[in-house]
Amino acid sequence: MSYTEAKEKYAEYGVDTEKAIEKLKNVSVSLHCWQGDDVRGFDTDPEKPLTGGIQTTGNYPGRARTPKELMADIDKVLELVPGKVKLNLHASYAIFDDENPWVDRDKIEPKHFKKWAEFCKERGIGCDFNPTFFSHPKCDPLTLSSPNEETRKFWIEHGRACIRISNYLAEELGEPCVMNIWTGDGFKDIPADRIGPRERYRDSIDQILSEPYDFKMVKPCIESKVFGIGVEAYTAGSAEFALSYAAMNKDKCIPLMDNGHYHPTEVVSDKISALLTFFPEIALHITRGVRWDSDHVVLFDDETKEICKEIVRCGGLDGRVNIALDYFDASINRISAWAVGFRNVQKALLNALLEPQYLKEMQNNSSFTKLMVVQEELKTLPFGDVWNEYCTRCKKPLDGEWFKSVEKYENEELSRR
Ligand code: RNT
Ligand code: ZN
Repeated sequence: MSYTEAKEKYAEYGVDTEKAIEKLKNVSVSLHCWQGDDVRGFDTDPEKPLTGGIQTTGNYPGRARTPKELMADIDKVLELVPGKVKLNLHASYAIFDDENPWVDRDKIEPKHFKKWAEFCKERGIGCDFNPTFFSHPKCDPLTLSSPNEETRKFWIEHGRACIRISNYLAEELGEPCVMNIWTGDGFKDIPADRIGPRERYRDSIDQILSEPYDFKMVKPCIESKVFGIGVEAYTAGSAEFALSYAAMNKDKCIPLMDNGHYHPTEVVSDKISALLTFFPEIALHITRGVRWDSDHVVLFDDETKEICKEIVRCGGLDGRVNIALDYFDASINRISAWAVGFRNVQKALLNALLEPQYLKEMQNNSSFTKLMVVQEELKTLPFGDVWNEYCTRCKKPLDGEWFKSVEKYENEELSRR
C-alpha cells in the first residue's frame, strides 16, 4: 500500500497522518552516548568493572575506545535515525588532552566538554548531561549517601561541577540541558540502618542543587531504582525517596522514571499520568528489562508503544516529558543497537500520534465495547507506510535500507579496532 492509501485509511478513523508526521519531527529524543562503549567512559581505566549495580554483557568487537571513535560512531547513528536528536553525555566522557590533562570527577570543568559542545553545535543538536556516581575508586561503595564525609564531599563536589557543566552546555547550545542524578548506592544484604543513607543522600542532593542555575535551562532530575546487581537488598534512591524528593523540591528538579527500575509487573506507562497530575514536567529513561533491569535494546513492543501513547495523550510532547534512551547491549553491533532502539521509540511515538482523539470520548461515554473494537482495529492499519513516509521526509533510510550501511561501517571501521 502507498502512503496516499494509508493516509486515507487513517482518515476513515478520523486521524490526520500529516499532522502526526509534522508533530513528531520536532520532538527531541536524547541519544545516550554510553551505548557506544559499554558505559566505560574516558576518565578511568576502561578495563575496570562497572559498579553501581549496572552491567553490560557481551564482547562484540568494535567498542569505541576514544572520543574520536565515539563521535564517529554517533555520527553514523545520526545518519540512520529520523527525528530530532539530543545527545546525552555522562561526566565520565570528559575529554582530557595535553592542554587539559586528567582531573578527578570533583574537579571537572566545562572546558573538558568543549569538544562535545562543538560536536553538538556543528550538528545543530542539544545536549543532556549526567554526573557519574559509579565505576570509580571513590565509590566506597556508597557515594552521595556515604557515611564517610570525605567520600560524600567528593561526590557532592562532582554533582556541583556537573551543574556548572550542564549550564555551560545549555548556554552554548541554546537548548535546555536535562541533568540526571542517579546513584547505585545500596547494599547487597540486609542493612542495619536504612534511614541514615537516605538522610545523607537527601542532604547531598540539597547541596548539589544549591549550586546556582536557571531551572528553565538546567533541569536536574532524580532517578529512582528498585535494586541492582550486587545491591539486591536495599537501594537508597528508591521510588518513594526519589519521588518525595522531587515533590518537595518542585522548583528545583523533576522526577525521572526508568522503565527498568520497577518490579516486573509494574508499568511506567501507567505511572506517567500519575506523575503529570502533580508535576509540570517529568523525565523518562526508555529501556527494556528482560526479567530484571537488563537494559536490552528498546523494541517496538507493547510497553514501549503504551509509554509513548501515554506521553502523547498527556500532552507530553509539548515540553512536559523529557524523553531519553537508556540501554546498553555489548553482545551485538553497537551502532545497530543504538539505531534500532532510537528508531523504535520514533515508531512508537508516531504510532501514538496516530491514535484517534475520540477514544477518550468512548471511555467517558462508557462505550467500552466499541472502544475495544476500535483499539484492536487500529493495530492492523497500514502503519508501516506512514512510518516510511516519515523517514523519507526526514531524509533518513527506510526499514530495510539502513542495515547494510552498518555492515559496511563494521567492515571498514569497527573491525579495525
Ligand atoms: C542505571 C540507571 C542509569 C544508568 C545511566 C548510565 O540503572 O538507569 O540511568 O543506566 O546513568
Ligand atoms: Zn536510567
